[in-house]
Amino acid sequence: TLNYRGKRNKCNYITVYCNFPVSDKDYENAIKYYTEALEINPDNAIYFGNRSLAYLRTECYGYALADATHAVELDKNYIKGYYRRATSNMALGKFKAALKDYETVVKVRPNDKDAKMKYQECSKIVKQKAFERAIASDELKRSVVDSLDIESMTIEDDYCGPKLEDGKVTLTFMKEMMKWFKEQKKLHRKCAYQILVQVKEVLAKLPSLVEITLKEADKITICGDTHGQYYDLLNIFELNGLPSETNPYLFNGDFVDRGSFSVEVILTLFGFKLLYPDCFHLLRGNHETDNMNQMYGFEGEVKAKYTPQMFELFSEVFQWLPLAQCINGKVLVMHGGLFSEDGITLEDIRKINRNRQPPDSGPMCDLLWSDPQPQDGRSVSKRGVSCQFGPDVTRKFLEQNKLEYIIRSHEVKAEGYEVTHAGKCITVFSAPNYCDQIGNKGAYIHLRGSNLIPEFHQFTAVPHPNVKPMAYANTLMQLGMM
Ligand SMILES: *[C@@H]1O[C@H](CO)[C@@H](O)[C@H](O)[C@H]1NC(C)=O
Ligand SMILES: [Mn+2]
Repeated sequence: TLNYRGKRNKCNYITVYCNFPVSDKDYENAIKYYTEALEINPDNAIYFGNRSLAYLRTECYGYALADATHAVELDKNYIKGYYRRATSNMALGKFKAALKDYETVVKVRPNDKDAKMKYQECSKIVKQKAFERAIASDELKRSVVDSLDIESMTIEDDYCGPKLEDGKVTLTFMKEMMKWFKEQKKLHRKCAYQILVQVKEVLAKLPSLVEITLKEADKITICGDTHGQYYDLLNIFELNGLPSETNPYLFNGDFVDRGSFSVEVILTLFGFKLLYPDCFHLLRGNHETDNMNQMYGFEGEVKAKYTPQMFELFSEVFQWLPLAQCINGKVLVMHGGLFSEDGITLEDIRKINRNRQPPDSGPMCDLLWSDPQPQDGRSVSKRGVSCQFGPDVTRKFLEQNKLEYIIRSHEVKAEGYEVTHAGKCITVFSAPNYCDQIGNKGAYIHLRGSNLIPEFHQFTAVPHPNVKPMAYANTLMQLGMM
């Protein structure tokens, strides 16, 4: 318990802390101290408002939304509270709810230019979503592939970058493309379209649950989130070798968004998928979706580097990414985690019709969005989507499906990986110094057919050209705008 003096010190400390948080740890400390402050003074709107911001920055949008709501309930004139609730709703893809809050702010402050800009920006998105829904119900959505005439696209004479060889991705092409990208050059749009159309065909043939077998002497490398950190991806290949038939990889989703080299990351990964379809594996993450791409940069990046139509094609391709992968019938890999309900089986995963944007709930949503928690049972998600599942949930799921453990990604970890649920739930994250500010290590996992014991390899961030993370993100999501 804190005396009055202690309380004041605590609050001053909080103030200092929250003005300049630089890492995940600082946000976590801020959350801790605001939580303590709120125990003493539960009617303070600013504490709720500031804790909401810390939750926003740590991607806990569900908690951020609850806190911002509390803040404006306590103080109807607390403008920042409305902003933060709006940002939380935007992050959750609830644009109409966000618009209502921006509307309130504009009414209260008719002369505030910043508020007006945010209102207009959000209003634009709401209108666009309504338009998209209208055409979606009008006719069955046509594939971009049908309206493309790739053959007739010409490659200008002054383009001296890599080209596919007879329309095929080769190892030489891959090496040239990676070098080209490293020099911050753009792949010709014809080549990008060729890769996208071909990879869509390859992915569409895969089941929602991919099953592979490693022989005694085989080894696979499993990587977690890469999030547009192209130079760190190249570093993984530097440290662990290029993908090949004898050096297979599994990338566990969230290839794009946040990092401003998402186009380079995804075209490289898709290229390797085409080169080694049976030895290079990709699973869908919650960021291989339209709502996330609109807010966190990938859509903006594709439009800046190519065209809106190419983004639509990316979106179609993402819908065909498998949702989970089972290794030797013992290890299950997915981006988010386990399920909001008991009794889900591997057969249920196989049966998921994945060619769509993920729904708000159900097994497909859970695979992309859920997180483990230390305590038994399930709780509401800090993110505001899917759930958190405890060690008992993991144990029961593994027993029922005769599995040994799960590997998932989706959460930044200081060491790049984390082993929880008595070794049954492993997190791997491969974007070191996430967003240039978290200071975390990255990691990848080696699994060998002989024993399936995970071996962890850590690495640190390498420098990248001076394009900041979130450079292409929606202005409403950019730091400082919350
Ligand atoms: C809340 O955060 C703002 C920065 O957004 C800071 O200026 C203010 O002092 C904080 N208030 C408290 C009580 O921590
Ligand atoms: Mn994720």
